[in-house]
Amino acid sequence: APGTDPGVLRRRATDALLRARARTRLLTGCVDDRDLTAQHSPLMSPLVWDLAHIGNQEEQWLLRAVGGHEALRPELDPLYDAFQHPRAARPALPLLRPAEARAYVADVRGRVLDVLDAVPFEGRPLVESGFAFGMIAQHEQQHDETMLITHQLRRGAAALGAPEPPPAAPDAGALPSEVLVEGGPFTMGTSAEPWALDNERPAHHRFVPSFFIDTLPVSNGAYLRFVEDGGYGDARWWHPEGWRQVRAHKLVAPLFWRRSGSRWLRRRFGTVEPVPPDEPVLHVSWYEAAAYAAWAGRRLPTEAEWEKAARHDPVSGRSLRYPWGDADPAPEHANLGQRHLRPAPVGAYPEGASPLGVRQLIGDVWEWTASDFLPYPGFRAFPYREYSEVFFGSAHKVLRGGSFAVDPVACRGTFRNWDLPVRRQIFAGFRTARDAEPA
Ligand code: AVJ
Ligand code: FE
Repeated sequence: APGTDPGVLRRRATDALLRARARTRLLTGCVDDRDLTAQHSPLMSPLVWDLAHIGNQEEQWLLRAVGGHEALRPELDPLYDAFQHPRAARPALPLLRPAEARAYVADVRGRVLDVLDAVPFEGRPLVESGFAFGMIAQHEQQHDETMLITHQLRRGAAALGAPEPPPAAPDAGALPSEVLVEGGPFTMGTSAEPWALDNERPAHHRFVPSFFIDTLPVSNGAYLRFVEDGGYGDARWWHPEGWRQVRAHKLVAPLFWRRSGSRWLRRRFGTVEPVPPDEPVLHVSWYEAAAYAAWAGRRLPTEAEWEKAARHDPVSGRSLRYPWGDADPAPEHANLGQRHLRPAPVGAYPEGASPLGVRQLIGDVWEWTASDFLPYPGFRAFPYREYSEVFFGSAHKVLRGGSFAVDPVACRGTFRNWDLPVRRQIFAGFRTARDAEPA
C-alpha cells in the first residue's frame, strides 16, 4: 500500500519536484533560444510557454494556495492561462524571454522548497499527504511529456539522446496472443492513493463481462499488414468521422511514417530509420486504432476492461496499484520516465506483467480505449474544475497506461489521460479486445 508516513511523503514530494525540474531543464536546455520561442507545430505551444506556465501553476498552487504568499507576478497569470489562449495563438503573446522564464521558474521553486519544509502535511485537504506538491510535480511532468512531443514535431538535427530500451523477453514469441479475463466485479479507481487526481476517484465496484485482451500492444508489423491490405482505402473499417479525416488529410499510415520504395521509414527526434516491426505502433489517432481493430475482427477495450486487465488479481480479488503489484515502478517493470526515447519491443518487461500475463500495460505507449472521458460515480472536482471536469463528455477518449515519456509520478493503474480522437502527435498506440462467448 502507498506509504503515508509524513516524513516519507515529504521526501517523496521533494524528490518528485526535483526530478521534474531536472527533466524540464533538459528539455528546455538542449535547444537554442530561437527553438525555444518558435512554434514547431500549430498543435503545440512554444517550449518557452510551457516553461513559464509550469512556474506559474506552481506559483498559484504552492506559493499562493498552500503557502499563503502574495502573487509574485500577477500580470503573468492571464498569459499562461491555457484556457485564455489556444496553443496556436501563444507565440504572438508578450511571453517572457527564455532567460526571464528560467529566472521566474527558479525564483518560484526556491520559495516553494521553503514552503515544503515548513507546511504541515495534515489538516487541509489540499496539503493532506503532500497532495498539492504531488499534483504540481505531476503537472510539470505532463508538460514535460508535451514538450517532448514538441521535440518530436521539431524539424532539424537531434537535440536529445538516450540509450536503447531492453529487447523483447526470450519467451515473447511463445506468448498466447490474447488472455481471457473472466466476467465479474472488480474495484475501479482509487480512494487510497494519496496523489491520485480527482478523475481517478473514488474507488467503486464495476461488473465487467468476460472478455479477451491482447497480451501485447499492437506492433508496427501487425499495423503494417492493415496498411498493406488497403486499410486506409476501405471505408468499412472506419468511424464516419475517421473516414472523413482519412480523405481530408490523405492519411495512408501513422504520423511520421514515410514510404521509400518498398520500405517504410519513420522520423524520430531528428533521425530517420526504417519502421521497426517489433515496436508497438505509435502516433495513431483513436480513429486509426479503432479502424485497425475492426479490420482485425476485434475492437478497442473499454476503459473498465483495460483497468481490470491491469489491476485485478483473480487470486486475491483485489485491485493492485500496478499490473506487477503494489511496488512503485522500477526500471525492470516498465519503460517510463524518458529513460529511452522510444517504446521497447513488444514482449519486453516480463517482470511488469499482470497476474494474467498481460504485458506492457504500463509504459511504452499510451493505449487508446473505446471509452469517453466521464466522471466516476461520486466524482468531486478537486482542487479545480479545469483539470478534469470541464473535459468530461463525448468529445474526448480515454488513454491508459502511460508512454515511455511519462514519469512514474504521473503513472499508475488508475491514472486517466484523455485527448481528442483525431490526435496523432501524442505518444499513443493501442491493444485490441473482443467479447468472450457466454459460457
Ligand atoms: C491530462 C494530458 C490531457 O496536457 O492537456 C496539463 C494535463 N492539465 N495542464 C493536458 C494538463 C493542465 C492535460 N492532459
Ligand atoms: Fe498545464
